[in-house]
Amino acid sequence: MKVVVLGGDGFCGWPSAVHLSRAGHDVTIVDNLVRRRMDDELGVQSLTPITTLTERLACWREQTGLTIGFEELDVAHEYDRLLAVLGGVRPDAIVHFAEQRSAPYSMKDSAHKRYTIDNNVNGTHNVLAALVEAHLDAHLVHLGTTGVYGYETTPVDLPEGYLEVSYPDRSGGTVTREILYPSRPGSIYHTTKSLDQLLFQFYAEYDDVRITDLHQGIVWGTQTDDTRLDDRLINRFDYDGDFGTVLNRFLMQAAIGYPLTVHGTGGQTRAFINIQDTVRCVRMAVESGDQVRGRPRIMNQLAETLRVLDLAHLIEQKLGATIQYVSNPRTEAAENDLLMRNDHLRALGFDPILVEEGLMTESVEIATRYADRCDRSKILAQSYWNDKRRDAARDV
Ligand code: NAD
Ligand code: USQ
Repeated sequence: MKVVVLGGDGFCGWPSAVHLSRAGHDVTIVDNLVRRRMDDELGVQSLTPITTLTERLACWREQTGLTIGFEELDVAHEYDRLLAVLGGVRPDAIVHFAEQRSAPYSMKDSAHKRYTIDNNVNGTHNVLAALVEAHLDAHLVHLGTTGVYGYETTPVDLPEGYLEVSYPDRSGGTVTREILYPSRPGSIYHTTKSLDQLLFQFYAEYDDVRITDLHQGIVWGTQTDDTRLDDRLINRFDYDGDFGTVLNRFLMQAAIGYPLTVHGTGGQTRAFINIQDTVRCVRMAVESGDQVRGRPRIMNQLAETLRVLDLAHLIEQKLGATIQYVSNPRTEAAENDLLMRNDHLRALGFDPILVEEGLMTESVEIATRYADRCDRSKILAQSYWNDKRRDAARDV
């Protein structure tokens, strides 16, 4: 298949692009490299020394004989160029990773809120509009988030995107229908993913665009079989307070002897998936595109749900780390339970890696190897959801 990977230079996008290439697909990456400029803005670099995308692609060709195309363009603001690329390549599938993906970054201040809304919502809409204008029947696979459901404790295992509701009709009977599961986003970033869902619903209904929305949990781990082939293919590892996600942060902190930064009580339960499973699930979604017609197919992309404090205790036990409770910079429930179905991907053959099994070695090795690249002053999260949170942090 011809596959365009939007955001193919990022943490999930790069290993997915090479995985699809190795699986025999003809891959073109589209990326404006904004994530690398954000590193400069934040004054922090990936813990792993990532090479330029040009070097990555040359190395991939050298190692495998496979060519991946690259178009440097801004999906959110260069519509005509996007249209020309899609019209030229005429892909069978498009994988859309090209969004600002950090909740803390999206909550820093109004400039970052506005950037995130503009980049993510506009980008997704441009892709959909371009698909229609170019008369393409390409299957759009979007990386969404399990965060669209919100994090309140529910008495049910969260379904995959849709909820069956019944309510009384005018004549005293009952109407039953499936609706998008009500969104309850907890950051501006998560709000953009909720808005994306409405755009998908609209374009699937009015223009028959074939869409799979992968509601993905927090990704942990770094390398895949493909990115391990050569140091120049190494994947990025974010550890800073804005882009570092909790499990990779804890593993890196344990490796360099920094106390694990548990926010609040650590009672938050979240969904998790290893990066090696991310790339497999993305491929399974792409390759099963012929099953998608009508309303968007929503698949929960997670291996398991885990409580932040339990993760911290596990790492404390296995790696001898210490725990430091820090005032939570976010506004989120102090505790929540979370269970979620993932039947769709399991039916496609997903056999998830669990944290307990695959946990320690890879990320700890990476973190130990590149420990001298870590800037400890960038570890603590410093993006506050509001002024009250900022004041509370000052008082600690
Ligand atoms: P990332 O920031 O590492 O990568 C995103 C890539 O998209 C970057 O290379 C960036 O330069 C590019 N990009 C952003 N805006 C663009 C634009 N307007 N035009 C062109 N390119 C643009 O993020 P990631 O961790 O790889 O996440 C990828 C996707 O997966 C995101 O949509 C994110 O919401 C989703 N996701 C990530 C995680 C996670 O834990 N990392 C979990 C669930 C969902
Ligand atoms: N947390 C800590 N200590 C830390 C960092 C985080 O206790 O040092 C806590 C946070 O307060 C939060 C939880 O861990 O309760 C998860 O935070 P995170 O930064 O790991 O994940 P999140 O902000 O939810 O975002 C990440 C990705 C995002 C993706 C999302 C999936 O950055 O792109 O959509 O995970 S989900 O969590 O399902 O919404």
